[in-house]
Amino acid sequence: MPLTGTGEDGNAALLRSYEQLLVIRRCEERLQRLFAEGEVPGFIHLGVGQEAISVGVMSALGPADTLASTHRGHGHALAKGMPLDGFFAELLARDTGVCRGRGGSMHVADMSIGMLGANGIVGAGLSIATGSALAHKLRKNGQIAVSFFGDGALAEGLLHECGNMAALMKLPLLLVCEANGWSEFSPVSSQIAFDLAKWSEAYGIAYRKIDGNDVVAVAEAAAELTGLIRSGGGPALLTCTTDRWRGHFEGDAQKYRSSDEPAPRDPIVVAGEHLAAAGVATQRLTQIAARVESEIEEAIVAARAAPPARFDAALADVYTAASIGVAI
Ligand SMILES: Cc1ncc(C[n+]2csc(CCOP(=O)(O)OP(=O)(O)O)c2C)c(N)n1
Ligand SMILES: [Mg+2]
Repeated sequence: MPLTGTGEDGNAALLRSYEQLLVIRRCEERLQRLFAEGEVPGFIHLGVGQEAISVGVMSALGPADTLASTHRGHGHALAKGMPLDGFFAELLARDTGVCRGRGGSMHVADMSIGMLGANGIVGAGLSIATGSALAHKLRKNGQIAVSFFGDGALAEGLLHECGNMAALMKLPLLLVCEANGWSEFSPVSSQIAFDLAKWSEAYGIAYRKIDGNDVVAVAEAAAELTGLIRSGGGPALLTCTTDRWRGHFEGDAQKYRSSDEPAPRDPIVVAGEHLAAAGVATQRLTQIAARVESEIEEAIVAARAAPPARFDAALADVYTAASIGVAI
């Protein structure tokens, strides 16, 4: 759905997107602090600066559409509708988390909203989403599957296997490349020998490349491509150029980065400029920001008060209770 309109009501969709951008940014900024203070077990990878991709793509999806995420998946989960309480409880390893605290940042998933999971295996989401797209096609349910993947995943064989299968079987699959220019600690330019536009052409996959820091541009391209996919056109690929503001993971000293990189465009500022141009008052945005911050703090308070993840429930949802002989 295009995000732009006129006046406050006409801009309802863009205002919702602005709010989602803020939710993701503020959640990750809070996670950064919680992690530094030792409250988040495991590893976290923040997508600060890349939020417009999650929000723009999700504006073209319905609740029953599915997505497979990456190791940098907080934005995907939140934009697909993961509740803040379940999200923070999961990240803080609480029994009330969306995966009962057993998944954490890199395995956060919620089947009830079609979020098939973050994933620490680069490129794995491609095959999960391809399988989901095949299920949608066989069930003839009109739904589509989305795979988010980084530009580092272009070096993975799975991209080629899944692209081939999806094109051959005309699967309802949207491939979304989050092109931040980095694969861990190496520039992607030093790793990839091919051009994604030409790759897509070779497979007969519709292709667009846009500014992934502009939520309006992402939403428009996602609307166009999901329209093609839903009308039976087979898979499509959207490359969203963006910037990774922080290290590969929290704690990464980033000695490999140069201090004279150009300043990235902030997706929240860009969305704010769209709203200002459409006549939405700054005061409205300030109110949204205040609400978002208090909702996040409430979710953190609830997560801290919740019981920890239970070791005796570690096998729940893996085996049936009967097969392992315990009540879970
Ligand atoms: C199959 C596999 N190979 C290598 C790794 C190590 N690894 C973790 S993240 C990463 C790079 C990811 O880059 P990209 O896909 O562009 O995502 P970004 O971190 O830039 O968001 C690599 C190589 C891995 N997790 N899985
Ligand atoms: Mg990358």
